[in-house]
Amino acid sequence: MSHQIKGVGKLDTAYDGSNLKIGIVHARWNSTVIDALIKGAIEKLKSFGVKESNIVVSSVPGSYELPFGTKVLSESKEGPFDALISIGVLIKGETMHFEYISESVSHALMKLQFDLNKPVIFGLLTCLTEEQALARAGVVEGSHNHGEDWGAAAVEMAIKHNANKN
Ligand code: RBF
Repeated sequence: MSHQIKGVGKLDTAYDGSNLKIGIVHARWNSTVIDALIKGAIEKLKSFGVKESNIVVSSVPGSYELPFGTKVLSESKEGPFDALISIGVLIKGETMHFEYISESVSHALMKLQFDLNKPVIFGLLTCLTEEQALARAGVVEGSHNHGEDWGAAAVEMAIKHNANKN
């Protein structure tokens, strides 16, 4: 018996991403996981027809820098973007850093999309162990790469938002 409960589910429309420009901002901490997530996101974007030349990737030191780094890319000459994806991997350590960073970054990314008035996709893994992170980036054999979901979410939200503007 195989039930799928988690995940974005089936799309109700075959979205055409060929005219979209997408910005990806990623942290550099935990780079093995980050690299796999970025790859998954880009592959999914391309599967919707997003052109490689319309995908701009930029990095920030750590996840704490994601909200501001995403705002900076969004407002840069590289844009305008139809959607942005912020990718980071937080792994719990012995101190309270994890709690403070995950909480503040989540809130700031949620707020950012309303400030920018464009979709900001939440690509932040908040894991208790390195194994959990690897198993959410398709690195562990047979595991799902959540970066793919973020690519699909960016296309869907960009198209829904653009439809409202016209
Ligand atoms: N950044 C991450 O993206 N993932 C982490 O797991 C992570 N852990 C951190 C743990 C500690 C103790 C510190 C001081 C920073 C950590 N950072 C992490 C970096 C953080 O997001 C940010 O780049 C720095 O605090 C500089 O603002």
